[in-house]
Amino acid sequence: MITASSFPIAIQELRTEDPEQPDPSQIEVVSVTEEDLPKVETPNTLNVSPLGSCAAIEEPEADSPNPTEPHPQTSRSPGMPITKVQPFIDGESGSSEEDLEKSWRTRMLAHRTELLIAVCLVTLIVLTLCIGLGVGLSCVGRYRCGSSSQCFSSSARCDGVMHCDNEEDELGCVRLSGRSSVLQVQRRGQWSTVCSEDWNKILSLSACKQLGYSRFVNSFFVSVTSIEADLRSSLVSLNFSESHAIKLQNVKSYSKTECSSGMVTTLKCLECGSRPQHSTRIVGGNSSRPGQFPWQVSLHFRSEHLCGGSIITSRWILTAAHCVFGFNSPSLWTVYVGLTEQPLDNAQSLAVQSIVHHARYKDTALDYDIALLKLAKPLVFNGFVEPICLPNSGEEFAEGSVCWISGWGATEDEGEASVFLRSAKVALISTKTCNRPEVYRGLISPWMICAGYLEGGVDSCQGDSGGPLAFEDGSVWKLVGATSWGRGCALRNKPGVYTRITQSLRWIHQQMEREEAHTSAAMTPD
Ligand code: 4AZ
Repeated sequence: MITASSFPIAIQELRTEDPEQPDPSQIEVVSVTEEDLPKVETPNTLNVSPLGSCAAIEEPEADSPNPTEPHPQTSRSPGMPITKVQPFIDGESGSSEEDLEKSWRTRMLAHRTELLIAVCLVTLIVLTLCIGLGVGLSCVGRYRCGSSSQCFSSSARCDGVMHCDNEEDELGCVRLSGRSSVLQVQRRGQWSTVCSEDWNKILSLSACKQLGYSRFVNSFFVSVTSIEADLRSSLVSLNFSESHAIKLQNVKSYSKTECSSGMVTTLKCLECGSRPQHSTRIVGGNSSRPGQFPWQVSLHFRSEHLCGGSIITSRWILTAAHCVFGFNSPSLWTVYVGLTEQPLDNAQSLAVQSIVHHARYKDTALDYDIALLKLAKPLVFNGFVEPICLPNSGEEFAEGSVCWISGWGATEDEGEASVFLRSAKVALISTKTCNRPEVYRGLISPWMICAGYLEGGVDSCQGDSGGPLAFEDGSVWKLVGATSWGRGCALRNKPGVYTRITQSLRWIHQQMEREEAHTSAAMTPD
């Protein structure tokens, strides 16, 4: 039968006289599409070649005496109708059966290879999609290393085994929590409060080093009943008698307990948040007096004030990631401390050793706007230069709490930077209010905190970025935020937005701990 097509094809029908004709359903049809066929010169005649059955053109058995001869058992009996479709091939009309078989087999092989490649490609795409989806899904409710796609079960955090490339899963395993700075240790993903039993100075120093400090100030005990309920839910007692510092989560004797002493451990690693040189006699005006904000620093980029920052230890300045992003070469920066007036006559200046910003900060977004500058030399605190305290984990600063902002930023939107350090009182605004449609319509993330006034008028502005949003908690000043962004300055319904320090604590301590470990290692004789 000849099947018409725009492409000339020869249809060969072999009919023999065999009475044992097969069932028509057994007739084998090999169809080749137009695309499969080579472009050929087409003679006007049909090429009827004396081909055997389809079975006969299949791979001959190895022990066949003559591979070109049809297999006796599979050779088509006379009279059996076989429809074979094959293209004409130029010059083939006179070719032998063997040549035709060879050409047919080659084409079939090519066809199968193409099919195989297509199947492989589809499988690969499906697999890639599945793996991608799997990785994405597997990160849900799991711990993700920095901004990478590496993620694993939360119980692998602080388990003594490094999972993240930058070891971050074994950093930040200690924190100070609640109103009383209660010490907590994380082990295999669970935070527990440390009982007073067997507590000693080596453990205190170990804990402070894990927080990134080089020493500890003091440690005392408070009653379990006096601490916040959530800090009481898991208690642990550590027993450690070695003379060297160790990571608390790796202490061998780590046992869940009820705290037989009824007391838990609190810790202080740094004297901070005081203003020994500030005279409270001067009130009013918004230029600041020397010593009023002794943690305030001016970050100079190529000899010009660009951003503010806060001293958090003798070696670390906290600022906004957007101040240093893309300019993180330490030599471009100088840190000025203990000053109120710019330009800087006799102000103390310090070189920067290293700069690190949050790995998830992107210059196209507003989140994770935090960075740390490590000073090349430690600061000497003198009343005009002092560190501000970091808040404790879980510490809440209530809506309406009055905080202070300070800096050399512009005194009007897009105005000039100020010569004098200025400061203002701003009230904390809840995220719910700040996310209202007329305010920042959902832009405020857990890493941000709003402060200012919805009626406008008082605000931070260009050049204040990175500087402190500070709260006086009793006699101690705590860093609540770092100036980050806002729509314009002091506009109605557009308060200032600050990086939320309580949210950033783990990141801050991880960076300091990593450095502290290196510094200690460098100082330890072999
Ligand atoms: C800035 O560009 C900036 N009004 C800082 C704070 C605010 C706006 C801009 C908040 O440094």
